[in-house]
Amino acid sequence: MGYSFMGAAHSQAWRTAPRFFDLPLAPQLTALVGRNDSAARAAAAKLGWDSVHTDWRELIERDDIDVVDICSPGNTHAEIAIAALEAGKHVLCEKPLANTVAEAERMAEAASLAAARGVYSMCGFTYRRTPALALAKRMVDDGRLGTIRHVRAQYLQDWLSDENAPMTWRLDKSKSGSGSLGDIGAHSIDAAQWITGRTISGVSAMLETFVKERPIGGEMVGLGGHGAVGDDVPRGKVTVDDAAIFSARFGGPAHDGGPHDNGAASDGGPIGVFEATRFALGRKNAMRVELNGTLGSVAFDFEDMNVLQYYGAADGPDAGFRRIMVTEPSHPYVGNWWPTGHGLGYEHGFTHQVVDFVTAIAEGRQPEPSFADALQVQKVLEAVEASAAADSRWQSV
Ligand code: SOE
Repeated sequence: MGYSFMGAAHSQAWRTAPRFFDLPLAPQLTALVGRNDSAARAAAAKLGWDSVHTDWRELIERDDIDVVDICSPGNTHAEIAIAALEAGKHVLCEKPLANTVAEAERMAEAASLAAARGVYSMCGFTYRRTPALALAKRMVDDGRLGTIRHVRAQYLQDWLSDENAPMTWRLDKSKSGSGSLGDIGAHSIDAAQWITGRTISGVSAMLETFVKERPIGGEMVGLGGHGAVGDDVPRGKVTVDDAAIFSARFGGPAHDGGPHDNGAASDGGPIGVFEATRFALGRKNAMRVELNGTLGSVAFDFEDMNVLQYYGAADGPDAGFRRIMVTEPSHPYVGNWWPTGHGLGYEHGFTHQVVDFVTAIAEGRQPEPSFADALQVQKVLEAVEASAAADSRWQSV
């Protein structure tokens, strides 16, 4: 469902996954949904889908559809995902899961009922499937970093730096839910919670919208582009944040329901600093995570995505940080691709996502991140907005 940037990335993943991985089930690209019939037909022909619908309800009615993959804007997620799950279709849904916690709660509830019937769902926090980040997670799980003290997460892009870049649905709160916060900050939140195995229990936040109005129309180039300039050019109101910054405490292990919010007090969990912006001129897709533990540190930057930097205290101070080329067959996902050292790209995360999703479905178990995991991220997003609206006052999650 959807066929622009994310739809194309997902389409490629569905096609590629069985070519490089031994999948227990064979995906078929049965139908693509898009509201504009001719554009959807052109996209289906290019991306390799067998048929086209302009109404997602028709898809849900089809008996030959087992999986619905939602790549449309956030305001459509809840209705489609819940209907699909109720119709017995497995659902992969792009992030953020929804536009509000209330929607995400309904989705998580529907997901839990469906899972009891063997119908599964997963949210597309794709960076979990980047080998270097998956390696960071493995190292934390293996205790190589000791107790994690600091999480430093930035997601920096620059496609809105031009104040005449055109309006898009991503800048309209009724469609996207929030701006840089939900679009890219959500990835950082998910990655941080996933790698540390702990949930964020409270935040203090600041949001900023630098450019309040943007030209309607204009030429899109990638995510941004150039709108017309001049006083008579119609402009639309930007209703989301351009940048989000927040500090956070992490509470108990994920899903234990245990020690939550503490404000100034600490239960020994890490503290975190998060930044998400589309105004970091020169930073194109710098999704960065650094963790400092009692035994070592790791640092990742998507702009150098085949590398994980690692510092081990036991190696002595002279050793410094070293660059682990995450291109060995022993590294997560890598063995199915190219020979040592040849590296992967953005699209591979989507392929790995399909592999993990399909494998979990075939094995009859819940794929991760579940809608419940994504609901937790949604709660953090909402707490960030609440804190920012209250002059950065501490907000429990
Ligand atoms: C736009 O900021 C975007 O495409 C996000 O929506 C994606 O989730 C991220 O992977 C790349 O940037």
